[in-house]
Amino acid sequence: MAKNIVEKIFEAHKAYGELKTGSPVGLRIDQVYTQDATGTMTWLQFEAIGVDRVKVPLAVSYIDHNMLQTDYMNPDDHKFLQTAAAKYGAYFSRPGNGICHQVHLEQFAAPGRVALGTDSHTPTGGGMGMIAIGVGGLDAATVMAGAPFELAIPKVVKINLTGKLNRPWVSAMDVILEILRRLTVKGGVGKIFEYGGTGVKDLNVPERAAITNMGAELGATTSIFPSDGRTKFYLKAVGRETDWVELKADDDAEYSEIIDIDLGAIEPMIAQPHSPDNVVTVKSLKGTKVDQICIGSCTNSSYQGLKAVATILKGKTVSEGITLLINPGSKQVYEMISREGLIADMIASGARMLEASCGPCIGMGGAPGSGQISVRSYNRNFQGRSGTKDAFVYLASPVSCAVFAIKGEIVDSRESGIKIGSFEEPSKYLINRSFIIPPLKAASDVKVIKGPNIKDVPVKEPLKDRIEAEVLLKAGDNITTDDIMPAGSKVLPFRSNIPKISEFVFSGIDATFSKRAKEAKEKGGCIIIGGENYGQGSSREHAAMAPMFLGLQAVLAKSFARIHKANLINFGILPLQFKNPADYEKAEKGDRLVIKDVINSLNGSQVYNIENITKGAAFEVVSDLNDRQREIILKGGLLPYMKK
Ligand code: MIC
Ligand code: SF4
Repeated sequence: MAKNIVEKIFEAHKAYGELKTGSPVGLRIDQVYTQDATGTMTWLQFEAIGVDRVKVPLAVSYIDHNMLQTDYMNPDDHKFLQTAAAKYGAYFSRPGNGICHQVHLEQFAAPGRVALGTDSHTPTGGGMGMIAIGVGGLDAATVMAGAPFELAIPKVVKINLTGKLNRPWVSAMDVILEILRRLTVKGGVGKIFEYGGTGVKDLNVPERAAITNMGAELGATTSIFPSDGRTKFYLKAVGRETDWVELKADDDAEYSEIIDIDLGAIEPMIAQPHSPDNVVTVKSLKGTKVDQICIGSCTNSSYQGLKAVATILKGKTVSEGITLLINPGSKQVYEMISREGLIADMIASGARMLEASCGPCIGMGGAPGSGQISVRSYNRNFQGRSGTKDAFVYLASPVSCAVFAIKGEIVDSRESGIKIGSFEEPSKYLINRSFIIPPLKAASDVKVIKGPNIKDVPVKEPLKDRIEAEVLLKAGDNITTDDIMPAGSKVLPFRSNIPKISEFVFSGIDATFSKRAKEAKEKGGCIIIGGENYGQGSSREHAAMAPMFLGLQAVLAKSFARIHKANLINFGILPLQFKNPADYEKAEKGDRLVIKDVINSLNGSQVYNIENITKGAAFEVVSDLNDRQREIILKGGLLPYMKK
């Protein structure tokens, strides 16, 4: 039978189950990587599972998020992660080496493999022809401890590319922005996007990776490109030609849907505040004044993106009203553009060079001023994520960003009068692996060092048969994990300390949430109500773990984002969907809800009756958990389940 690329890779990695849309399948995983903000919990959980060494062929621990060392907490986390990697058998990417996804693409990503990463932008590896999936830390820990990764098989949608990009004005970022415009942030839930068509060969690996990276914003499980001559060219240029294998879909391969995109018809695009799918053409916003520009992040900080930026900035000065910040994606890229003199051009133009880390993308410095407009070549512009609640963040390509930085306002690069040098993909990249420490062969005597901010992983009690809890918050559609568990310089350092970080749950929406949750915990705990796509965005399991610590029993929503739903289950919280979406109106903040017979409902029909005892109303909600997930919820989460 003819197969698409996704089916071929899944088939080669299947440990159990049936490869049928919707059915749970266990996959053998080739690579797992963590980053520091989610990694400390992942490695603590790995330790709690009690296995001596990682059981996957490759594990890498990156440091890239918590790089603002305003006190001892972040460097203590770095030391913990370095010693844990040494003890348990993972590569360690030192602080300064770069953003996990960019470094992984350069150093480890390989076609045909399956990788998990504790970060939602792990699909970057899809640009290399790899199935790369973002997961919560506990899922990664269990896989590193030897378990297969269980996934309900998503639908496979083909994105059929034709034509050629109108370079240098239009880039891969404009392609994914156009896809987001068409499909929205919910458009990819339950789907994998497989790219194909004659247009694929127009894109090189870093361009493909920018597209698969930001495919995360569609809510997709992942996105993938074929592995072809261009993949081989890139792998050879980064010194890893032996990792190449060809990967293509069979001629008659089937897809659940086909979406056509003509690359030649795409023009410079921009996402407006406060959602990556709020996309319009750059020219429609002509003349909008800008205060800040940020270029970099895991989406757009490849050599090629930054080279284009340097050619635009060369010999010019950043407009008077603008601050330009640049965070290159990896040390290798940083070193390469430095040696070629491109950094000199950036500095001369007035750009403020940051280290190779996430930086302003996650509010670790570089926040815009009050009410200011910031345009970024990043992937998320959720309100407040920049660190400034009333800022207006837009997303655009590195080329557009650099042009705006010079002009001081939004202008279509094609009409800006600025020349951009032509780009030829390098046949040899600078290679420097000095900041990647390989795992030790035997490590039993390594001592894992934990600073005082690193606290034990909290564990929930087994599921109760009767839940009576207060609705502490009622939210609308597309609530993000940044809303649930904010990041930024004040909160991120507490990622290793759940009691402390729980004080910030929902703090951007309701500053009293954590205090009220603690009071409600004494009286049975709390419930949250959400609309569509609840929990979109990051993979941070803290958005489940910290509310669990505060007594959250269940989330009632119209629909859930994939990773967050998995995280809720992993921490023993019931993800329940309104049977009739109109019942969303039948409960409000402050109401007390009762769910009786929870265990029977979970083990049986998975239909639960909710009584709103405050309003005297009743309605039904449902869950769609498979056998393993029901067991996990019954035990109070994946950690107690693993220890059964
Ligand atoms: C993000 O871009 O939101 C993050 C910060 O990289 C997160 C991970 C985290 O919260 O640590 C993600 O994308 O998963
Ligand atoms: Fe880092 Fe931003 Fe990429 Fe997340 S999206 S990994 S914060 S650069």
